[in-house]
Amino acid sequence: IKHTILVGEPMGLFIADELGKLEDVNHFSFTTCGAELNVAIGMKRLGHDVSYMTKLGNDPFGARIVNHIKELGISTDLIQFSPEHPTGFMFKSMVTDGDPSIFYFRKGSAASTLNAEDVAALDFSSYSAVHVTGITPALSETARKAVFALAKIAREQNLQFSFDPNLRLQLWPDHQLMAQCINSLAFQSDLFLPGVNEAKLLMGEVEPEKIATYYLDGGAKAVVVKLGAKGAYYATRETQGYVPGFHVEHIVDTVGAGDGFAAGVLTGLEEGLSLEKAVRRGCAIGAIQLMSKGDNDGLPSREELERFMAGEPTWRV
Ligand code: KDG
Repeated sequence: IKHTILVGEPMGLFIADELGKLEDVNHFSFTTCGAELNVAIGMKRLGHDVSYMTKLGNDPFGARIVNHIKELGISTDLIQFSPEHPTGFMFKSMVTDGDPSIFYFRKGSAASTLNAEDVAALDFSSYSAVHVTGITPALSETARKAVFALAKIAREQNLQFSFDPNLRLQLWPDHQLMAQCINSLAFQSDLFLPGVNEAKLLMGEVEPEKIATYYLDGGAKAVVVKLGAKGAYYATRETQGYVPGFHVEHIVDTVGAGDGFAAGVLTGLEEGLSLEKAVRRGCAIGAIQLMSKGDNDGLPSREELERFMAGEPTWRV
C-alpha cells in the first residue's frame, strides 16, 4: 500500500485582487489554503492516495473547505467539527516581487485544538507515510503534542515520516521553542525538507552540505535543502547531489511553492523514483505553483507535469 496521511490546519484564504496594503484593497478572491492540505491536493492531482485529518468550525469557512476537499475527491472521513471553535482564515496581499504579506485570523481555531488523543484514535494500518509541516506544531501546545505523537507512531509502525519546517515566526511564542521543536522533529524524520533560509534560522548554516550533515548526524534519514531558483540539494548517508531549478518567466505568488515541492518529492518516492529524480519533480511542481495566485490552485495534473518537465511551452492543459 502507498497511502499518505497528512494532518494540519486548513483555512479560508482571501487573496487580494489588486496591489497595495491589505487595508487598502477593495477586492479579494476567496479560496482555501493550509500547508498540509496543499500537499494533499498536489499528491491527489497526481493520482496518489491521501487522507487528510483536521478539525473545522461549524461556519462558512469550514463548509467551504469541506466542499473543496470533496470536489478534489479526497475523503472527509478524518475531518471533525468542533462547534465551539471557529475555522481559521487569512488574507494575502498581491505583490510584484518577493513574498506577499500575510495576515492570520486563526488563534483559538478548531484546528488548534488538535491533540495527541485525536492522533492516538486513528487506525494507521492502511497508511504507508505521514506528512506534516512545522505549522501544525506551532498552532498550540496540544497540536505540538499531536505532531510528536505522529512522529512516534510513524517510527513504531514503520511509516515514512516526512517533515517540512515551513517556519511561520508569527505563530511561535519564541524562537528557541521553534528551533527546538522543529529540530527535534527533523531528527526523527525519514525525510526533512528545509529551505536554505529556514535552516539558517534553525541551525545557523547556509551551506547545503553542512545543513544536510547536521540533520543526518542528528538522525534524519534523508535531507533535501530547497535553494529557491537554484533548485535543491539532497543527501542521505549513501548519496548526495544538486538538482537545478526550473526557470519561471513570471512569478505570480511564492506561497505554496514549498508544498508543491513536497508533493513532487513524496509522489516521486512513492512511485519508486530515485531521490534525485523525486527532487527534480519537486523542483518542477514548486516552479509551477509559483505561476498561480492561490496556494494550491496551480498544482498540476500528471499530464501537465510531464509536459512542463519536458520543456513544452504549452504544458498547461
Ligand atoms: O505553505 C503554504 C501555507 O503557508 C499556506 O497555504 C497557508 O497554511 C498556511 C499558513 O499557515 O501559512
